[in-house]
Amino acid sequence: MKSLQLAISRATAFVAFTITIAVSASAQNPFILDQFTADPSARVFNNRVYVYPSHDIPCTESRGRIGWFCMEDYHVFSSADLIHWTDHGVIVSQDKVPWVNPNGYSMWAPDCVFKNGKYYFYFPTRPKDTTNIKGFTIGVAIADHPEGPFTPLPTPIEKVNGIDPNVFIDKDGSAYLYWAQGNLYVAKLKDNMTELATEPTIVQDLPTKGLKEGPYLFERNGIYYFTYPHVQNKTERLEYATASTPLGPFKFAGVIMDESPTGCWTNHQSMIEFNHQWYLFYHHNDLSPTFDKNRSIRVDSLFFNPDGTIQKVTPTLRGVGLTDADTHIQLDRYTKISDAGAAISFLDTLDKSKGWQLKLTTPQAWVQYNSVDFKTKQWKTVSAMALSPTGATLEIHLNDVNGPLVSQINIPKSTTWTLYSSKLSLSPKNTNHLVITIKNAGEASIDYITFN
Ligand code: FUB
Repeated sequence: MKSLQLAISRATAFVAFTITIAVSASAQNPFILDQFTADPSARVFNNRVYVYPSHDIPCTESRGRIGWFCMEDYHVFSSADLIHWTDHGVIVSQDKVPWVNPNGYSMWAPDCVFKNGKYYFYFPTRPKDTTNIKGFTIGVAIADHPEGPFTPLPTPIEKVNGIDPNVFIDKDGSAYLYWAQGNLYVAKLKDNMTELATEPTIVQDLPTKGLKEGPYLFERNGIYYFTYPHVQNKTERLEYATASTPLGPFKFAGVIMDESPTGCWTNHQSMIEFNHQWYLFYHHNDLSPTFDKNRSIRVDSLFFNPDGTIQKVTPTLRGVGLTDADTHIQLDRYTKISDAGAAISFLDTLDKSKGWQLKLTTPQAWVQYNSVDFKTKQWKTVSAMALSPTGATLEIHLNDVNGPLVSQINIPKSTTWTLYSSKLSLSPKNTNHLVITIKNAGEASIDYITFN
């Protein structure tokens, strides 16, 4: 999988941030490949999805603490279709906020909301002055547009000690700030969105054993869903509790996502409804499998049962949305894969942002890639960026391994990546699921396929 970087413009904001806009062509998980991202807070503003994540960077001897989280700034990303993402560049940075410790590298999970014509960006970090605050506190930066420029306030919010701010605005306009500090806390915000209107209280009736953090509250059909990562066993899983008010009392309601089978210790969630579909944003350490403090954000569809309970989400590589047939169809972000003879690995272990490759090694091996959009065009050829040390013939079928044959692609014996093309025996129409397999003996590695 490759991302297309396109520098479009630069601007200088009041606080002198460099804003670079880049377009990523990734439609699958993780959906940002050119940098580490975590703790995604997704919001719908002006019919576009904006994601405000943390920005993990590798620590060094002089930057942060080796073996721990290291975060110095925030980017914001947006998309009109959840497939094509724009990086609007840095919006807030630790060395540009007057009260922030410029060597803290602790710009953890943020949030952003719209109220009274302004966008309020909430971020936790370590202050310069630690007289009254031990650890983290929470600051606010304000903008006229969701992508900034954001102007940070000169001081953090008073009486808030903790991480992972989340702001919920109810139908009556009341705003609530939630955060984590061992327990999960809530306080009402004043109309100015920058000061507490009530004393902080602990959100009650949640599991008491095991770390809880990352609160995110949303409302649907009169039910207030309070979601949070919780270490029930070894690592964080996503849970939720429900109530009939934003302040509770909450009742534990279930697990949204199980803990990661590969051991990524943190997870962090947000939920939005966009174009009549609900989505869950979360993170995993896809681009850094051996170090789980360098994470990557993902999105999958979220479904509710008729009684309002949330269906558990199984994380996917395929992600959401349709993939256009004439773009790079990244088979390594498959929907399903055979038990044997199919493996995924990085294209370049020294530059993981180049993404992954699929290797098929036995004739029975296959991968299925769902929801490819062929529209109503007459397609003539399919091409595969592939290499085969033995020589091999790939087959592309619709729906399953025995489904209608779309094409056979001959991959000659070679050790260099080459784009091989072949005529189609049928031209698919509209949305189809593709299954790719090897016809006879031999093995092949595939970066992507694409139709013409
Ligand atoms: O990203 C740093 C911390 O890890 C966040 O604040 C937590 O929610 C966890 O994801």
